[in-house]
Amino acid sequence: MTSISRLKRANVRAVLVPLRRPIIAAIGNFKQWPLILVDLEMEGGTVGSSYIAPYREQAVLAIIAEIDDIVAQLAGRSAPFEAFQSAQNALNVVGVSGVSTLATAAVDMALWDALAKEAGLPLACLLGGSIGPIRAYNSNGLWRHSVDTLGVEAKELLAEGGFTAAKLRLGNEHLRDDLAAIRAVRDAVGAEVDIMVDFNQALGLGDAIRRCCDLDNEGLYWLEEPILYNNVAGYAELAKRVKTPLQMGENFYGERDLMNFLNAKALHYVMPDLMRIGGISGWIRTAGVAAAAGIQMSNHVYPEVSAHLLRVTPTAHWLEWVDWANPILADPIVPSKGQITALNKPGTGIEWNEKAIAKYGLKD
Ligand code: SMN
Ligand code: MG
Repeated sequence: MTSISRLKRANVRAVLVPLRRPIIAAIGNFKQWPLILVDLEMEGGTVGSSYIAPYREQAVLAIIAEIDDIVAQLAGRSAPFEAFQSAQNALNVVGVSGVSTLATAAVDMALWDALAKEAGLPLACLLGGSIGPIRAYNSNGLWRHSVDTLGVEAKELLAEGGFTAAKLRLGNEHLRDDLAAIRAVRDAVGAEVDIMVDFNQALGLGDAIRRCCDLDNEGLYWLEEPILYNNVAGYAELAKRVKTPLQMGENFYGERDLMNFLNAKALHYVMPDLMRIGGISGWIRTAGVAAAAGIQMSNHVYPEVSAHLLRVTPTAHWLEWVDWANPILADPIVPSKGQITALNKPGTGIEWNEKAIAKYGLKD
């Protein structure tokens, strides 16, 4: 019997990369994007790699410390599913919905990358699927900047990879500003293009009921996170009142968050974020819950790994395309015909551009 090699040590680095289109959203404005890069060296010499993007540069050191803690506990282990379970068991005493899960996810994704590399298979194939295209929407822009620039940008975003869908950020103070943004994009792209909208939790429940009902006839594909992400009862109330499907999940920490929303009939679509859902192990569990409920599942950012996972997600829906990690990737994915295809090489396809890492590296 062969065995997979065991975790020896980690090399964890951080970079701050420029964003081509700075993020302007209700959750914050970001000109640069911090990334934590994890390389796990296995005893056999394989290196498993992953990155997470924790939004806040100031949080990087705390997360790296937690990654180091997890790696120290897991040294000598190899199986990602077991490693995930034991990290979660150890860390629930310091909180699950937070830094401990982000750090666990980073280690989990690198361990799966190592396993797939040792098997000589792309992650999608290791998991029993195949490499192939996933329908994608371009999420690289349409932030809350001047409405005069939205139409031109929408056209640029579609042209960047033959996309037929894009996401617009809303949650302005007044309905009239959200409507002006939607109409600027719709006028520019025409009736056939799918427009998803994201409120980034900007609204209170009463205002959300009013706003979402007012936008119900705009032909929007989904309404994402109108209110605070953990207000299950609030989402249930909204879900009863709106026709346009509610999208949720980038702030779910594990499959039980989805279960709680399903039990409350509080969402229509789900879009886990690999960093918060618990990496690949967390995604697999969540995909099972979504499949049982028949809830269509997209990803939140991390397109490189999500493009593998959506191929083995029974209710796979849209891939959210962002190119924010491209500056430090050796072989970035190139969108084509509005679709994203995971890289067809062993592992997840995450490989570094070392020259760029030296340029953007964060020194501690
Ligand atoms: C988003 C993602 C990353 C940063 C800001 C906003 C947004 C999305 O919620 O869903 O793409
Ligand atoms: Mg969102």
